Amino acid sequence: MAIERTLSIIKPDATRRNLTGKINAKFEEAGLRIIAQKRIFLSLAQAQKFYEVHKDRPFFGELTEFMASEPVVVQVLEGEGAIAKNREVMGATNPANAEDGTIRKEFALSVGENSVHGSDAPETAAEEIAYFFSGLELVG
Ligand code: RTP
Ligand code: MG
Repeated sequence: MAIERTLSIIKPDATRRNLTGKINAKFEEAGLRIIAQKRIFLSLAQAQKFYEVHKDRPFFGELTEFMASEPVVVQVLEGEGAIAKNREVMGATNPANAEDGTIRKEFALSVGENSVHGSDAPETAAEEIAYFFSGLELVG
């Protein structure tokens, strides 16, 4: 399995509850290396651009307002099969369906306030990383 990079976002419900360290521990325990990380406060326009793929979904307004409601931590995770591994560590979108030990099972509040975002494929990972980070900020 190749070394990959994926974009992760620790969402406002988790930054608000001071869970950044506990969530980062989950990534590191799974063998994912945090090679870039910053805390930012997204504008509504930036959240809408990031989640453009969901613009016709009924939850788009709620999702983008939530993502722009409080600071988030954006990060790049690197490791073997990092994209799928991160999705595994995150757990199912709806925490009610997430496996024991996953971030969403332990920390998510609801399907909307579900603590983390992770890229879902190599193409989206590359786009999402470039949305937030320059090459110089990635320290592998
Ligand atoms: P993400 O993109 O944030 O990593 O989450 P995901 O792939 O597991 O889920 P996705 O289908 O891409 O949905 C993006 C985010 O939209 C919110 N959502 N709300 N109210 C709802 O039914 C609903 N469905 C999705 C969640 O915050 C989800 O993570
Ligand atoms: Mg998604």
